[in-house]
Amino acid sequence: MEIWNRHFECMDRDGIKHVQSERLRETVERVYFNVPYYRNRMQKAGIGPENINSIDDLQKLPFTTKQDLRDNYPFGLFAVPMSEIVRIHASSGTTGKPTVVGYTRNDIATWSEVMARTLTSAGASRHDFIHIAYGYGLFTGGLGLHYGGEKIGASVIPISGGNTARQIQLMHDFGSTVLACTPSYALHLAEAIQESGIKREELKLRVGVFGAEPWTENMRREIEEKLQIRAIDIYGLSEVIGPGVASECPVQDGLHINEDHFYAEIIDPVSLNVLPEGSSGELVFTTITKEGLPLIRYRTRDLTRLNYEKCKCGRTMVRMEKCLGRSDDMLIIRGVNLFPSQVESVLLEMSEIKPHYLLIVDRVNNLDTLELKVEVDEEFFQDKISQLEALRQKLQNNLENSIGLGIKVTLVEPKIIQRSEGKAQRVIDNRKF
Ligand code: DLL
Repeated sequence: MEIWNRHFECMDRDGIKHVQSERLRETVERVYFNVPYYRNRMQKAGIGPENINSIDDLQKLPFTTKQDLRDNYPFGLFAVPMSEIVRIHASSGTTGKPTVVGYTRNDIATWSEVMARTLTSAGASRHDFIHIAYGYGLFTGGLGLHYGGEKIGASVIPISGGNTARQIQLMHDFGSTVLACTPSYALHLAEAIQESGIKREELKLRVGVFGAEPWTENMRREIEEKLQIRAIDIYGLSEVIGPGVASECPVQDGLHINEDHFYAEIIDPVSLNVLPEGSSGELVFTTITKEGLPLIRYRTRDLTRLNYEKCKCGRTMVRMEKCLGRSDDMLIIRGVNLFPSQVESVLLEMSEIKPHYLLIVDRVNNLDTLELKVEVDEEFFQDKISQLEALRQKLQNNLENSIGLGIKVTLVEPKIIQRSEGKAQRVIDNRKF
């Protein structure tokens, strides 16, 4: 079993704690002196860098949230001058504005390193052909896998998403051995391969690195059977670095977190208290080497549990359980993060429409579908069908422009959507994970 960076990935717990403490001290100093937001928060809490001496002091520091990134949109939390930033990525925020992240040249090197670990632990090497069907662009999936693939010396195929027939053709012609995409797209590909007339024996696929959305053990089994590959879970989020935060090894018993770069805590999402080792709760990360956008105690909203036992693969890095739930209402549709509030803010801009709506998520042929049912204003509802159709089209376009996702819009009569006395139910998710 190859290990990319034995020094860190197999370091004993005392050693790793020492490295983390030192790196945390440096990070806190960096954010205190370079990011006014952090300095203010720390001053309000009555603490300075001198109070943070080891990783055990982390709990003295306040949390950071997606809202904090949004309040400082686009670059307010960056800790270096823009002349040091060599890359910018973004993901969905809770309303119109995306969450923006920036990398220095060293951050790109760190990202390549953790992605090299991810691919190596999945069993990939310089002898592999890596077919990257994650989206390239502002999304971190495509380029994250790309840099890791190049770092291990593999032959990288940056095909990006879409055009399934062509994906299959090139996978066949180039002899791709590693598939990188979302798990739902992997299943879609598996079925498309069956229909394409290309026989599985003609493909060289061996392993898949799947993530960017939740997927169950059942889905894993289905992918492994249909594609006849080993399906490895990889986890990450743009704010922390992108993919490369944690990934499974061949033992497939939890995802090793790259703890020498990202320090993990588990908190109770309501009381915000740190929970004892082994408890389930919300995952919180502190980046301890990042330069462009260091984050202190960033609340991921992902729910999981940590296991500090040494793994059979030889790695000592803490393992997180497969992530299946969130402590907020974020949906992941075809790999795109979506908050219902983003839809709501588009609706609120259109006077012909009432913000009474329902989002219906489903999975057809392994691809996510999203329908929006929304009430039309009483006055407008009397209008001609052609006018209603024009309104429907306008709303569909506005949503696509603002969210970047095709949503099927259905207009309904006023007062059709059930009112709730408590928290409104905005989403029906029919996907079987
Ligand atoms: O999805 C980064 C990524 C790209 C990870 C490619 C893996 C592969 P964001 O778009 O910022 O970044 O979305 C981050 O996606 O907080 C989780 O809720 C969810 N997520 C990511 N990986 C997994 C996974 C990328 N393996 C959000 N299992 C995270 C479950 C995942 N959820």
